[in-house]
Amino acid sequence: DVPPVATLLDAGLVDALLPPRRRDSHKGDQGHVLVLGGAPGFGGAALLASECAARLGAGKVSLATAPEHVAASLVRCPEVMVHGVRSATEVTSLLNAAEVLVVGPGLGQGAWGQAMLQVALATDKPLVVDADALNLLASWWSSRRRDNWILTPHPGEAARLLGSSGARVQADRLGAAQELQRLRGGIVILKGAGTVVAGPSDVGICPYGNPGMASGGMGDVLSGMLGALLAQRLPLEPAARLGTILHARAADIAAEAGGERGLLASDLACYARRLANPRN
Ligand code: NPW
Ligand code: AMP
Ligand code: MG
Repeated sequence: DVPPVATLLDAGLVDALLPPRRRDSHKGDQGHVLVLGGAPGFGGAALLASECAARLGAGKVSLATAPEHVAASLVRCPEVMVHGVRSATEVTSLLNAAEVLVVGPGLGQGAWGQAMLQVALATDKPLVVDADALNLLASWWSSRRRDNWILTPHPGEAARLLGSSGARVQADRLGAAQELQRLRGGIVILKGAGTVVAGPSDVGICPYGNPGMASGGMGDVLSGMLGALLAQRLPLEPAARLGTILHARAADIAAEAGGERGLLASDLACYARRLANPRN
């Protein structure tokens, strides 16, 4: 009998965690997210994360990506400050300016991705670690743990981190999430139908979500949303819980509107935004 991540996604819950903005609020109050990702061929993943970080209320969003993705990213989302970076030294000033880092969407596992993850890990900023950054953690930083990160593996990534198989992870999803949390610290969001959120003392299951979410980019969107919530000063565990349910509930509304088949990750942003503004 595992409790749900939250009993109800209602205005009270959202208001408690994301209070209405003060009249004199400015973008500096809402935090600055830096997304590191988008190796050649995977530029969309990093852009989806960046765009959703902006849509969930981050004050500023920067993206450090492969140079070939800069032009297309700016056309798609000019609100994001897009930087083409060839080496880790080029991200130093970007790292200093940001409060929260999202590392992994489309990062790749080559030298470029390794260098980007290494500089992210060298900071003491809160991290959202997803996708290839998780694969790199499994192969290169196999004992690294940290308290101020949210890890967002799907079952395949969780299996790599645990030295297990996807089937074994799926056979005991709660156990796998809790074991990963114990080994790595922080908060673990084990994705898939019935997403598990495991913290140091609590575990919960997300009651929302649907098979329409089984499409490319869906996890990249979640990592951007989590970055935005951390940037708005939510502590790690409430950010993980709220981000998980906003993402899944937004997908449910999108599926109600147009069906599960053909649901796109980029469809979620407008619904998640609506859910994050329950008084409008
Ligand atoms: P199987 O096949 O069932 O045995 P990978 P990726 C398993 C970027 N993207 N339940 C599954 O195992 C990402 O950000 C870029 C059970 C499968 O073999 C990453 O950087 C996009 N098993 C990179 O691509 C859009 C599950 O894991 C394996 C499962 C690679 O990420 C797409 C696949 O995982 C993508 O996001 C589940 N629910 N989910 C873009 N537009 O730029 C997954 N598995 O090998 O880690 O590959 O997730 O595609
Ligand atoms: P990723 O594999 O990283 O793109 O992440 C996929 C996202 O979609 C995660 O948030 C999963 O929880 C969600 N998802 C995928 N398939 C399902 C499903 N059948 N039911 C509910 N959520 C799903
Ligand atoms: Mg993914």
